[in-house]
Amino acid sequence: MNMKEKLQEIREEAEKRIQNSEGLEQLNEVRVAFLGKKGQLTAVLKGMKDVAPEERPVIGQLVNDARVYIEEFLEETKARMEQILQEKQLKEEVIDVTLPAVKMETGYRHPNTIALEEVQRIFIGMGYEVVEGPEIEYDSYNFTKLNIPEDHPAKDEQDTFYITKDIVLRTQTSPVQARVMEKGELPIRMIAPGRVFRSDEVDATHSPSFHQIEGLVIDKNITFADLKGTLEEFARELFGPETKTKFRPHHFPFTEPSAEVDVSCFKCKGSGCRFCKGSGWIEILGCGMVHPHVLEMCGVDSEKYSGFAFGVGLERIALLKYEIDDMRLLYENDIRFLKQF
Ligand code: 2NM
Repeated sequence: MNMKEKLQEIREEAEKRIQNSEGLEQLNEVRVAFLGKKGQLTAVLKGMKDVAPEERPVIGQLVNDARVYIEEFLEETKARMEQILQEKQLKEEVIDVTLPAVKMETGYRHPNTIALEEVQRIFIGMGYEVVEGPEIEYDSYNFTKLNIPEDHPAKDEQDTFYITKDIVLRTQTSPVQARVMEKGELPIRMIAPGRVFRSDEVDATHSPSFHQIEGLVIDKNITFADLKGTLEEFARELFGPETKTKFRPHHFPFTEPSAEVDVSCFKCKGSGCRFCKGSGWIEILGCGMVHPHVLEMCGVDSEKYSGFAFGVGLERIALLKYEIDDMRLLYENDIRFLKQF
């Protein structure tokens, strides 16, 4: 067989194998078998040394023609295969954009969070700053500077979690106020929300860890009238414009005079129901004029300045506002409970 016939045979064989290829992989095998380093056309080129020199250019041209022919045939076939594959894929992978989406369960704000944000909104509206401080406090900030004496029952290990002799888990957020007063930037209008700790047994109205929001105003000429006006407005904002307040004399070591504040029952409007236990009134906070001892111990001149302070329990507000009858529900994080608010 001469070179010409040999090349014709190679072309035809390549053609047949390309047509019979069943996929891109087989097609590539054909490419290697004919055009590769050890392929049939390469073998022919290697045989050129046996060809008469005057015939070499002609044969060389023929080998090249065969190469181009096979390459083009491979390329065409490859393009066709790829197109068929893509059409098949497009037909199989249908996306129905009209299908309803999978609904994602969203989270819910905790009743404590809702109540906190509500209280903050009210006081921020009256020009108060929100200040936070450490949950682990020095005994001096938690007790001494607040005029709570060494022998006060609140200091008992029965009531307070001691870390060391001098360091406690804060039992109120007033140490934050003591720290702000000490900084000496007057006047002060602030609330201090946060977690507090008391060694209580868990029941429907008690927990060893709960939250308080304490407020403090210090300026020249602050009187009990300012305290009353502020807390009356707070009560109306929180429980509705019809809400009445009652200030009952009380005692706190850090304020003098001190009072507890009741609001008219927002449920029965004062006629008596299970919420107010028939009295028509609900106790919501404690307050008073900051004791001159506290001002002095925190570096505030009590001859020039006076102020009032108050404290509300966040859980108490949340339980009342959302008519929850057991505080433990607030800490269980049962989604069926939490999604109701
Ligand atoms: C209350 C009741 C009365 C109070 C006092 C202070 C401070 F730091 F200024 F002395 N902060 N909060 C206070 C006063 C808290 O909670 C029932």
